[in-house]
Amino acid sequence: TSNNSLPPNNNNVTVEDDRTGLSIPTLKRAIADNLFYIQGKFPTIATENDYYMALAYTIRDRMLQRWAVTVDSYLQSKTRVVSYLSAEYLLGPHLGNNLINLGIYDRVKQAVEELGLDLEHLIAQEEEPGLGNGGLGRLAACYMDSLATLEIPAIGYGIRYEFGIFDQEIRDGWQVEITDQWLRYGNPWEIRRPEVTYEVKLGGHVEHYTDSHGHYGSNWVPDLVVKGVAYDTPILGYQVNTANTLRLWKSEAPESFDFQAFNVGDYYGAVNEKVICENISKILYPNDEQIQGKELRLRQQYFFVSCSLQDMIALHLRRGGKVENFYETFVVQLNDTHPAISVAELMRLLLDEHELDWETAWDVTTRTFAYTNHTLLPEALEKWNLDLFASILPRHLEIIYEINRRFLDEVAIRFPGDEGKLWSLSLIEEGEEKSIRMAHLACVGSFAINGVAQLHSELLKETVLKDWYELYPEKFSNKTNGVTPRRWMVLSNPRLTELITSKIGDGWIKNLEELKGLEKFADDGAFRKQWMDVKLAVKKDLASQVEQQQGIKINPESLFDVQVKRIHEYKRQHLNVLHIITLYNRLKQHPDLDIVPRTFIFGGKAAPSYHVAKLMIKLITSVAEVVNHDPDVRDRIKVVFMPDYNVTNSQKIYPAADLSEQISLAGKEASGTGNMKFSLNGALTIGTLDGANVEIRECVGEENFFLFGLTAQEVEQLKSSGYNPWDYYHDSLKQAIDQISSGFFSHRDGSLFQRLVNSLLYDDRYLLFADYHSYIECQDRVAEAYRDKDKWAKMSILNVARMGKFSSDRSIKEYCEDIWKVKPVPVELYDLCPDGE
Ligand code: 4GP
Repeated sequence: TSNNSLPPNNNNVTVEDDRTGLSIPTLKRAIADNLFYIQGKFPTIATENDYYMALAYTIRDRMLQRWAVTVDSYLQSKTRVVSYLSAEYLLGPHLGNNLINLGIYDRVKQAVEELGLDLEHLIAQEEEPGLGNGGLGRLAACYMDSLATLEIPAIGYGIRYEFGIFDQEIRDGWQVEITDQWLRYGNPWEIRRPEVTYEVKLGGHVEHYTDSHGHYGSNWVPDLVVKGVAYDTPILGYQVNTANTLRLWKSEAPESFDFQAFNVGDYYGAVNEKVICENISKILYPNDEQIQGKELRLRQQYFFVSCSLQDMIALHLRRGGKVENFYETFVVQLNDTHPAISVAELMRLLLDEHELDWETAWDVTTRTFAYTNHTLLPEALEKWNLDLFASILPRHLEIIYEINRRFLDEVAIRFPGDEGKLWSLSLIEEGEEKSIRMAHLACVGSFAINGVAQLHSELLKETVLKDWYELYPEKFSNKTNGVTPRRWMVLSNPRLTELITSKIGDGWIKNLEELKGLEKFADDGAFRKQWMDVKLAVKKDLASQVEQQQGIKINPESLFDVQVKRIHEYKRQHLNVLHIITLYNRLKQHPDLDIVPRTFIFGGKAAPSYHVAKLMIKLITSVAEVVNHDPDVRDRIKVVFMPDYNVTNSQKIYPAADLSEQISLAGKEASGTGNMKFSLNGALTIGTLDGANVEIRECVGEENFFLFGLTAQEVEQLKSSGYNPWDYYHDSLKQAIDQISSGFFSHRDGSLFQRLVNSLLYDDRYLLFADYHSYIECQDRVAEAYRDKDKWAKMSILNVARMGKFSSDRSIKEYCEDIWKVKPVPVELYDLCPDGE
C-alpha cells in the first residue's frame, strides 16, 4: 500500500495502532510486519511456523496493555493476592485460548484467511508447554484461567522446565519416550525478566552465633548458590481486562560463579558448577514410583519455592507492607506437597533474613499457607530421606526439628501419654530409614487443608490424614475440582458451542450453570437430531485424523468408547481391555451376533520406569492388532491407541467421545477432571463411585450415568475379609486371562504378559476380578442404550445441561470465599505512559 493513502495524523482522525488495533487490515499489517521484523522472513520464504510466530506476537501485543495495567493495579492496591504454588502447569497451547479470551477468534481467522493462511494450521504449529504430568498440573492451568476470568488478583509460581513431559511414540506396540524440546523454536508467550532474580542457597552447613545485643542467630554457609530468573507469561481472563501472571523460574549460575575458580585455575570445575546450577530447572520428573530419593527433585522444589517466597516478600515490601503483615498481601496455596518446603523456607526467611522472633514468624507462616491434597495413594505421599535432606537443606532441617518439637509438645498436651499419636503425627518418620513427611509439614504449617472431591475429602479424614483431622477438624474442607469451559468447550468444540449458544445464548461460557437452560430442549426431536449431527461431525474429524496418522479406518457411526488419562494400574485400563477381549470372544463364538459396533480409543503416557504400566500399553496395542485384523470381527470392534496424549491431542478427543471410561477402583482416584471434560462434551459416563464421578452422577441423574462396581466401603470390607482373585477366575474372565497368558495376543509368546497376569492372579490390588462381571454387565447396558439413538441423545443433552457445577470458576469461587478470603478486583484500563513518555 502507498503511504499516500494514510489519513493525516490529526486529532480528528484516529489511526489504528499496529500494536493494538483490531480491524482486519490492521491485524494483517501487524502479522506481515512481525513476519519481517521479528522472524526476518518475507511471505515467499516464510514457513508455517514463521507465520505462527508472527501471529503469536501480534496477539501478544494485544494483551500487553491489559497485562501491564493488571500488574500495576495490584501493586497500587492493598488487596490480598492469591499465590498459587505448583511444581506443574500443564497449560496447553496459548494461541487459540488467548484468541477466545480476547474475543477475537473469528476476526483473526478472517484476517489470516485473507493472507492465504488457515488459522487452525497456525494454531497447530504451537508446541504446547507440557510442564506437568497429568491431572494436578492441568488443574493448576484451569485454575489460572478461572482466577483471571473472575478478576481475582493472583500470581502462579512454578518452574520453567527446559524439557517438559516426554513425547510418547509407539514403536512395535511399546511406548518410547522422546525428549520434549518445546522451546526449540522460541516461546513468544513469555518475557524474560533478567532483573527479577533471586539467589538460592544449597548444601553446606549452619553456623550459630550470638550478636552484640545478645541475639541468637544462624548463618547458613552453603556450598552452592544458584540464581533463579523469572519468566513471565500473561494469563488472560475471558472477556475481562484482567491478565494475571504466571511466573516460572529458570535456574542459572550466578554471574560471579566462576571468578574464584578462574583465580585458582580450576576452569573445568567452574564449568561443572555452572552445569549443576542450570540442571535444576532442566527437566520435569515424570511421576514415577521411584521418585523418592531423587536429589535433584528436592533441589527443584526448594529452588522454586525459595525464589517465589523471596519474590512475594519483595513485592509485599514494595507495597509498603511490613514483614509481620506478609499474610495480608499474600495467601499461598500449596498444590500438593511438592511446594511444602515453603513452610520451612518462609520461617527461615522471616527468622534469619528479616529477624523476626519464632512466635511471630510462626504466626505469619500459619496465616499464609493452605494445602491441597491430590492423592490417597500412600506410595505417592512425599517423604525425603533425612540424610539427603540434611545435605541439601541443613538450615531447614533445624527449623523443621524446632517446628516438630513445639508441635509434639502441643500433641502431648492434647493426648497425654499417647505415644502412638506422637509417632503418627511427627514430621519425622522414625524407623530404619528416617525421613521427613512433607504432607505433615504442609498440615502443620497451613490454616486450611482440602481434598479435591467430596469422597476424597471424606476419605482423607478417615485414612491418610485421620490424626490431623482429629487434631484440627476446623482446618479441613472439600473443594471439588472443576475445568475451564473456555478451553474444554469453546476452544475444543466450536460446533457444540455454536449449537448450545444458538439455543441459550453465550452466558454459559462465564456462568456454566446456565447450561441448565438446555434441559428444556432435551425432548425436542429436532434439537436432538442437531445434537447428534454435531457429535457425528466431530467424530468424523477424529476418524480422519486417526486414519491419516495411523492408517486405521474407524467407523464414525460406531460407539466411540474412550479412555484417555495416565496409564496406571489403579485407573484400570486393563479392565477395559478385558471387556474388549470378552466382546471379541463372543464374536468368535457367534460370528453373526448382532452387536453394537464400537471403537475403543485409548491414550495416555506411562511413567518411564513403571514397567507394568508400559506393559499395559503393549497389551492394548497387541489386542488391537489381533482384533483389528480378524476377518470374523468384520470391523464391528476396532481398537486404537492414540500416541502422545497431551493437551493438544486431548482437545480433539473429548468432543468426539460417546462413552467416557472412568473405571478406577473406588477410593483410589482423588477426583478426576477428564471425567468432567467428557461429560461437558456430551459423552455418557461408565464409572465407579470414585472421585468426582460420585458428584457427576448426582448432578446428571443416575438414569443418565452407567454405574458399576464396588463402593469404596465394599472394597475395604472385601480386602479385610481376605480377597482372593481366584474366586472370580472362571468363565469369560478365565478365558480372557488364559488367552493373554498363553500368548494368544502376542504371537504365541506366553511370557510377554506374564508379569501382568501374575499380578492379577496372585494379588490384584485393584480388584479387577471382583469388578469384572459388574463391568461387563454394565457395558452390555451401554450397548443396548446406544441402539436407541434418540434416547441416547436425550441422555447426552441432559449430561451437558446438568454439568454446570464442574466449572473451575465454581471451584475458584469456593476457594476465594472459604479459604483465601479474597474478592474480585476489576481492572480498569488506563494509559501507562501518557504523553508518549
Ligand atoms: C491428580 C489425581 O490423581 C486426580 O484424581 C485429580 O483429579 C487431579 O490430581 C487434580 O486434583 N493427581 C496427580 C498427582 O496428578 O500427580 O498426584
